[in-house]
Amino acid sequence: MTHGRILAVHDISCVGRCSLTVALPIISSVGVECSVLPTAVLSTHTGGFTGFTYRDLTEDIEPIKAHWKSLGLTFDAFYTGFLGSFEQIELVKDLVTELSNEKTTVYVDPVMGDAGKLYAIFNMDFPKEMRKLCEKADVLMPNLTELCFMLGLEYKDGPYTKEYIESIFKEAEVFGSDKIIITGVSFEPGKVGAVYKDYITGETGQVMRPLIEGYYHGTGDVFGSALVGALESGISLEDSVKTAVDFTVSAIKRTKESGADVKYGVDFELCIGDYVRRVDALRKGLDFESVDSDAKIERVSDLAAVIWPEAYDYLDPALIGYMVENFQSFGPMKASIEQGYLYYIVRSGDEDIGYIGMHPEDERMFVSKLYLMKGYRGLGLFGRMLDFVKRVSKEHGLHRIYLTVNRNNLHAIESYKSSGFEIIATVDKPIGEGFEMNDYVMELTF
Ligand code: PXL
Repeated sequence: MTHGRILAVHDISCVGRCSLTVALPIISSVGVECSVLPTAVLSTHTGGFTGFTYRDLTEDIEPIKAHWKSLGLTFDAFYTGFLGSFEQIELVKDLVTELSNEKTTVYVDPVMGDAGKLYAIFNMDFPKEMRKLCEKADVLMPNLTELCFMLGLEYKDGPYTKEYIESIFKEAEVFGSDKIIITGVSFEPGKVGAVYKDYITGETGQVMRPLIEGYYHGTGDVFGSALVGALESGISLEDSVKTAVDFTVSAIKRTKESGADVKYGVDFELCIGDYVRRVDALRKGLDFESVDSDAKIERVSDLAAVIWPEAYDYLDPALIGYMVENFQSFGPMKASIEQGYLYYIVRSGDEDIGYIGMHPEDERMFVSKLYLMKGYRGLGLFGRMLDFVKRVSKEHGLHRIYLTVNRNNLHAIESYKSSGFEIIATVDKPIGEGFEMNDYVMELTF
């Protein structure tokens, strides 16, 4: 897919990661050309710093627009964020109208407040004006505070009920947006995330993650930019919201762990690599190639030789060597296929990135292998592999799958649990030469 040209319309706060200093690197990282229209230049952003300078660039908007028009320029997407005045909102509305083409997507983040309050520089008339720009949005991404202010609803602190959020989505129909993504939503204490609705397809969903205490500046812009980058890369709404939430959460975690001063914004820079890999992998999609020849068995054993030492770095290397040799090399794998095991190579584009092994039993599917190369883990691909396993199971008339997982593999156990697996047994099994497997048996019914 060829990306179009996007125009990011935000202020530039020279210090303190937010608005354009966030939008540009994140959107560009996934190969989307990001042009900018700075609406103001500030020495720092306005949250947490005092004495900042503010040069309003409202007067420049018209001449810049006129020049672009003279060049015959249009933009395939607009991403608007922090706007400092009523006049700017009006000018940006005109800009969007005049520089759009027939396939332009308008993303609006109506930046004006958080946690039930408007930012200090905005008065109570601002939400009404911003609402007019929101009515031009194809994709609207407010937080709940901003949405309540624009809809004239009283803001309540969470956790919220599903019915309450549904009623908010219903009220928000007035904007006429195709998609609305609301950030800062919580359904239970200790968890927070985003909810979304596609008003054309009716699809709704939520992406919740454990709450990290504290206030982190610029996270709305980090989320919005990651979302715009993913959606503009052709990723589905659900995957884009997940990708943007995880990107934001990992940037917040890094900031918290480093102990950095939060007013400088979140450490998103080193999270960009994972974001790019995730968008790329989601864009390409996964293919599953049935292992039905000696050449393909060789490919799986090549994958195993790389993946096992990476995946089991907490085990004795001698045990890993023993396992690969005895279970994942050409001979044993060929024998297990002859006994009815099904193997699949997982592919992203033209690369082999993992493999799946499973065995249909009378009542359940035993999933013996579900592996991805290290660089592809944590990118949301595991769910796709699980969907594939479920599909093959259903083809065999099976609606239950089970697997074994090492009891020290806490990350895998958590991720199976979040996919609906339950621990049903504990097994300690000698596997020869004095080695022992210490596993949980986990099962999923679907
Ligand atoms: O999107 C957050 C933001 C952007 N720009 C400026 C800000 C803030 C939040 O405080 O002050 C100038």
